[in-house]
Amino acid sequence: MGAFKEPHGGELKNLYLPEDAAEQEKQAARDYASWDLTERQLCDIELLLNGAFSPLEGFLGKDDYDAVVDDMRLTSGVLWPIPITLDVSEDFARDLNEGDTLALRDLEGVIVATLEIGDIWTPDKKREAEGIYGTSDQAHPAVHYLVNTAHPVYVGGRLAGIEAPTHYDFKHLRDSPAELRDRLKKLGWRKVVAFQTRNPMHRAHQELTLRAARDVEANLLIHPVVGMTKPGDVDHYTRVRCYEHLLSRYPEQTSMLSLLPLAMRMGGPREAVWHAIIRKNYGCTHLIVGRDHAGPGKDSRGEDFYGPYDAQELLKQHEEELDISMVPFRMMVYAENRAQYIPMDEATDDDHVLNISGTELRRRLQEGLEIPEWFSFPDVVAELRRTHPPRHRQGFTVFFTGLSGSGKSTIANALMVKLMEIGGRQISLLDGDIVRKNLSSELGFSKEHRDLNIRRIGYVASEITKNGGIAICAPIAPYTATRRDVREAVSAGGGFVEIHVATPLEVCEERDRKGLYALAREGKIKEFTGISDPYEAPHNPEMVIDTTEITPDLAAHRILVKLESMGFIK
Ligand code: PPS
Repeated sequence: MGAFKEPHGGELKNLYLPEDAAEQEKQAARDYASWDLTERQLCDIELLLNGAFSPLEGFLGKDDYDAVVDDMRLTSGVLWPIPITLDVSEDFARDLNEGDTLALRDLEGVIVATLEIGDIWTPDKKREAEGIYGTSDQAHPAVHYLVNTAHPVYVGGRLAGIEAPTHYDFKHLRDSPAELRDRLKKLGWRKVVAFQTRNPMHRAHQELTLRAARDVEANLLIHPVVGMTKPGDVDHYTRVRCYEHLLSRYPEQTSMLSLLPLAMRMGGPREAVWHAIIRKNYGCTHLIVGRDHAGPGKDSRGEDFYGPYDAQELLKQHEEELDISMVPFRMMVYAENRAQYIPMDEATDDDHVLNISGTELRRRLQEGLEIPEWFSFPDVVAELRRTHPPRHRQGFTVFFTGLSGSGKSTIANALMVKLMEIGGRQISLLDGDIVRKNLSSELGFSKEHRDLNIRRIGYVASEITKNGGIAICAPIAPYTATRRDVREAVSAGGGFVEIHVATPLEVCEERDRKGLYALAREGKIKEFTGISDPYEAPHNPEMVIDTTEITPDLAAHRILVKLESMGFIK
């Protein structure tokens, strides 16, 4: 028993070819069709190849996929909750045949593995979303990814590993399951409780992990996810530096830190089962599971996707079969009168209990306010402050969207001038017309081209924002899903302020500054937004402006006030 426990399915897989065979396969792969793995696929393949996803031996074939979606099991009967699939474009799939071998490459074109194609099929994504995540609501990050980012065709088959995906960062903290098992064995750690996290850890986390380890008399593995987490999370570089500071505060020889390059799906209950399987493969005997484990946030009606204890319950149901124990996580609070952390459910009326929520912490970081020592260690807070300066020192993007002639460009220009008057910041204007001249001159106005255009704008804006500048964008940007992707990309590195210039179509058409509406009505311009092409209005923009009612000057002034109230300018 203990750390030398059986992996899931009985055998720890290692899908890498021996050195000589790998070299031969690499040569042979020059003649294979070649697929460049996406960021998600790179995470998945790393954990397939090193056995973290044992007993899988490749990307799921159709029968296994169906069984996972419907019954949470592989066709062999082994429990498996999340489909690990290789999604490719229709164009690419057209020339593939079952029995062919594919070369799979990383973002720089380096070959990672080859795949012997077993199945090629077009999945029913709605069925997948409902089966796995219990919803087809795109407010769920995994459903959004499945519908908008994942390609339409799946290719299943066995993998032959050639070279592990490269990581240049934190090499000393990256272990394959076999390596971690070796370390545990060497240390004689037979009982190991894993702590899964995608957030920075503070004193409460330290208390709860220490207690969990003490309760089950086990050693502790801090096993944070450094692959893909929830959009908007603190980047893993910052987090890992925080974990390293924290680790030095644990009693000697009790705890270890190792990084997990997993692409999370935020799949709640099924994801909790998946996390347990992965930790079992890494040699752990216990997993700490909290309230709303791997929760995806709120649905589009503002309600929780899953109940707070659904994940714990699903894992509990399968605990015995999985042979890894769940340690339910108790919410810890600081009792000021006792000068110590206690489980919230042990607090009495006499206790003066303190807590700082994630939202409150972000607010304090954004506004440069005090973060008390009872809450976190000073070196952890200093790390967070380095990468999260107060809002007025962060970059941000003001993203206007609205019909042609709604007044976007005029307001954007006025706003730029007003910001320049305030001074001290670098500003770039990415107006629709300017972008189409410089960045997107070859594009037309089909949905595909418009999306490409907006993604380019989003990319440039996210780079500007990340580096502390201000980007002002003013395209039509008619599609909700694309705007959402831009918001995600930009928000990762600073602020995103969406402004819907909601001047009604009749007004835009009557103004017809460029004479385009008349041409569109005559059918001389095709696919014209509002006339012969759709415009999906934003649901929750930071601001709505109708230029029928106010001048561009006043509109720009209102935006400035909004930016001030949001803390972006001081
Ligand atoms: S999009 O949908 O965001 O990619 O559009 P965008 O890059 O902002 O370009 C819009 C400007 O191009 C002119 N134009 C058209 N607009 C909409 N539909 C069609 N078919 C079209 N053809 C040309 C128009 O002048 C838009 O400029 P604005 O500043 O919005 O009036």
